Amino acid sequence: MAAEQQELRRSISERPGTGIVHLGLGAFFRAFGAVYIEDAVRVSGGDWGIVGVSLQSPGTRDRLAPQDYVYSTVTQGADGSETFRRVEILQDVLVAPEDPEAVLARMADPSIRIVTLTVTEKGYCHDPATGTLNVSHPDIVHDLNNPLPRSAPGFLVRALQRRRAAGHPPFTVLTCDNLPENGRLVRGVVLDFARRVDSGLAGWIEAEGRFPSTMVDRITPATKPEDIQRLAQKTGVRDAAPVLCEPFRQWVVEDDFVPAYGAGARPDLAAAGVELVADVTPYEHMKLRMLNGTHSSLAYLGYLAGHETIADTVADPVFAAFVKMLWEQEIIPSFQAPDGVDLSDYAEALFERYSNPAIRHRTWQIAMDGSQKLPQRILGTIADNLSAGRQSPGLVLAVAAWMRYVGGTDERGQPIEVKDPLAERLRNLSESAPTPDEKVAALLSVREIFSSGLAAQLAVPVGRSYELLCRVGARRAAEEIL
Ligand code: CS2
Repeated sequence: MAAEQQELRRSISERPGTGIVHLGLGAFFRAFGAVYIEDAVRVSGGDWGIVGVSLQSPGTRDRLAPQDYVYSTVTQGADGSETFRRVEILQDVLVAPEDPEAVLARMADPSIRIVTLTVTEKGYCHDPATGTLNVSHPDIVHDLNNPLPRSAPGFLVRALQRRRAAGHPPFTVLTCDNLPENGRLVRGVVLDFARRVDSGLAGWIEAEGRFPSTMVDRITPATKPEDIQRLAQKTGVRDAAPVLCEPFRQWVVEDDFVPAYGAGARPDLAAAGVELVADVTPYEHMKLRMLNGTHSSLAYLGYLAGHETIADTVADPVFAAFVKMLWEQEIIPSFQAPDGVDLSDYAEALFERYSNPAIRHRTWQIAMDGSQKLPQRILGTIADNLSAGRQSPGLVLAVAAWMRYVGGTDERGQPIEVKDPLAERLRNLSESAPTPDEKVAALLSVREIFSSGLAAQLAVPVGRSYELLCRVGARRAAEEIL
């Protein structure tokens, strides 16, 4: 009953000072990085309160501000249990398009020692096939010519520029997005941008700045309005911005923070269960290829086959066998496991996580932004297999399913709401090509996604899979590959 519901409030009156600005305040960071950082502060203290920044819309701020930026995470177990946790580490939320100056001022403040990011793949304004800054991106064109930015790279560089001018050390840039060697990628994008602004600034960032790579993992499906209602009724406390998540979480971080801050360069992440390592690459490969690669494969095939969520998709024995085949035969052979990790155990654990019926992670949600995701999730694996003389029929089918998906019509002739920065172009390419083979060739010609070498090697196998998909549908096609 609404009348009996209480307001969500801070339980601790003493707050830590602010040490982190986070760009891109979506559900994932609130269920993940914020929780780890709060745990680290609980164990070891430190002024690591977080100021969140929404780069696009005010929705999250508008929901969080009336509850003093406190929110709950709801961990959903496979047995139907729900564990609630109140997260109080967020101190403020700024909305960049409303007041970019306020965001820059915070980022330039010397109390801020880390800027974390979850801006999604497309937020780096890079070319996914090469990992370099896309200088014709409209936001980058804008940001190179204006002191008040719109894009994540723009905010990073302009804030670093202010810090240098004021004589403060840079902040550590800690990216938490699912990109390969994400720290090196954001460093490259930032340096490229900075060089176009001021070569002295670029040299300073290169020498003094730090961009550790990270591997992040926690499945966090989008919260729906009915979840908010249901949880309020269940707990008697109204939270306008709860985040749902699975029990599992893993954060692996390269221990390389701005040295000028000494021991104050980062929270005590190890105390919160973060694995601090010298090189995160093997963990990133494992996670991007084994989790995100199969997530995307299941998202396109599952969506086409009429499945709403990943759990529904793997409850279908065909797709359960298909994803296990992907792991065993195509993905695990493609890379070196991190020391001490058994990849078959990892795959088994992933299957359990996908099967969690409480996690309603929509195939449509994961299918979003495929043009930005395919290279690191699927194409790298296919390319490595090709160089080793191995075929990847399952992953090739997933690429064909992505092509079918971005064509915009599902197997029952219903329109698909394709969300992708290249959506219009992809659809036009698909629609204007008359035959299935020509559609495949047209989509393979998108150089932001497929290098010319890989496109040439994929033309025949993807063409065959695409034809199979159109003829028998996603489920039967997956069955035939098996
Ligand atoms: C998913 C990821 O939406 C997607 O594309 O594959 O967000 C996935 O849930 C996370 O990376 C899990 O750590």
